[in-house]
Amino acid sequence: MKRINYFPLLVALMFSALVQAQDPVYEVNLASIAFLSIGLDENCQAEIIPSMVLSGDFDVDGDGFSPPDSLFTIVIFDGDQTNGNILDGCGEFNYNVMWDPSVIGPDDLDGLITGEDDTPAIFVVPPTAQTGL
Ligand SMILES: [Ca+2]
Ligand SMILES: [Ca+2]
Repeated sequence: MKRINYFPLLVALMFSALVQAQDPVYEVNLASIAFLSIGLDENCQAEIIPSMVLSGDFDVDGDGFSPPDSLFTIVIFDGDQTNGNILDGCGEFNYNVMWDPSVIGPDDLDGLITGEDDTPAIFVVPPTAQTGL
């Protein structure tokens, strides 16, 4: 009776599992965009995501993994700071971007963001008085 040697298969499976178990590396080299203008929606708000306020390399180590937006925290110092990355209202506001400790890079970054009303102006023309003919 011939015995089957499963050892090479076992080693291959263990190596495969080891490779798959590696966590992606999130090494970044980013800078904040110092001055940024954003058009607001009809509610005078805009959602700000990391790629809007940060520039640079999101994958310095080149492993193909960039940190997801969920690892970044954006705070806009506008009238309502409780909603984090939502820009509320027209005007200039400072913002700060922080990230999870799993992201390797510079310390937190900040800049200035300007909310602008991009909705077209609505001109209301009062009805003219009808003149008798
Ligand atoms: Ca990476
Ligand atoms: Ca806000």
